[in-house]
Amino acid sequence: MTSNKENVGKTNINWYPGHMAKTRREIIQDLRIIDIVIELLDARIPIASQNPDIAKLIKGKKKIVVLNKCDLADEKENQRWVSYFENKNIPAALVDANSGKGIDNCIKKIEKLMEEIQTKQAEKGRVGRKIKAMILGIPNVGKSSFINRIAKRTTAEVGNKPGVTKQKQWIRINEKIELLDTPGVLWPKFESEDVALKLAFTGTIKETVLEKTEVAYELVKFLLNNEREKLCNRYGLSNEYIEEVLNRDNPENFNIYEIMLEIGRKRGCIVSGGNIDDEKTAKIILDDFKNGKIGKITLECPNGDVSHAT
Ligand SMILES: Nc1nc2c(ncn2[C@@H]2O[C@H](COP(=O)(O)OP(=O)(O)OP(=O)(O)O)[C@@H](O)[C@H]2O)c(=O)[nH]1
Ligand SMILES: [Mg+2]
Repeated sequence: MTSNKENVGKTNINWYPGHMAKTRREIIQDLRIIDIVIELLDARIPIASQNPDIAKLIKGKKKIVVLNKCDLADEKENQRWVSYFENKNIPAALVDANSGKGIDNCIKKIEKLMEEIQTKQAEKGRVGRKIKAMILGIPNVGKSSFINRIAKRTTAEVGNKPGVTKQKQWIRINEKIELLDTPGVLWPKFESEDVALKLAFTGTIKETVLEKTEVAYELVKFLLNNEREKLCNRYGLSNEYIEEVLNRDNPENFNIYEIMLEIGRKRGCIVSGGNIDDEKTAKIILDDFKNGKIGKITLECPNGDVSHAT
């Protein structure tokens, strides 16, 4: 297989065509009436799932970070990430918006943040004002799921209120907090191939047919280096087999590709002539990873390494 790494970084220009400037303007508009920003990140990639502009966009607002999809991430790393943000004075909460786990704790943290704001407002003589919150996050990070969860957990009451220029829907979280029901969709940053790959592994950006085998290849490589046991368990590979293949006298990418094909063989991705269908194999591996079937795996650790220490 030719390791066509260039593609991964270059094609990103087509991932989010058009509308970015318009979306950004709308978010800035909405932010005018917002007190608290809830920044949703993917717990598996808390850095790669950030938006480069967010700090500028929300200047002066209080922020809480929600590490969503925490059910798919490594539990120890989850705790380390919470500490990472809280050490920077940013409240952080682990949430699984699919099951609702962590939502109550998240609401508590929002309330705490809110108290700080209300104290400040009271100093200015403004009392009893409801706190307005808004969700910001990259595509597919779980914004809608989070809103549904937080709405169901509370009264699910949705009411109309005049917004700045248009009617805004507000979800009442409790007697003191209201959440804007339309989240701000921000684009992720593609500053490096590494970031682009992490976004592809987690399903944030869709791989094109051409890239799919490349993305899966890179994922297998990452897992061999960092989560070999989980990879072996999922696909019934032995460490002896892996070592034997990796030590073959071939370029490294040949050997890793061979292991990827072995996974395809085991999964019955065989076409005429006994060859392995590498696109089908790639799809299986990528879907398994996205759905947490290979295990709970965090791709970034707080100290900035590409992978976390095993
Ligand atoms: N395992 C897991 N899956 C989640 C979680 N939250 C959301 N998902 C899944 O992630 C996918 C995207 O969720 P959405 O809520 O649609 O994400 P979104 O941010 O609103 O996406 P866009 O509207 O496209 O920007 C769905 O398949 C959800 O079921 C979570 O905490 N854990
Ligand atoms: Mg959505």
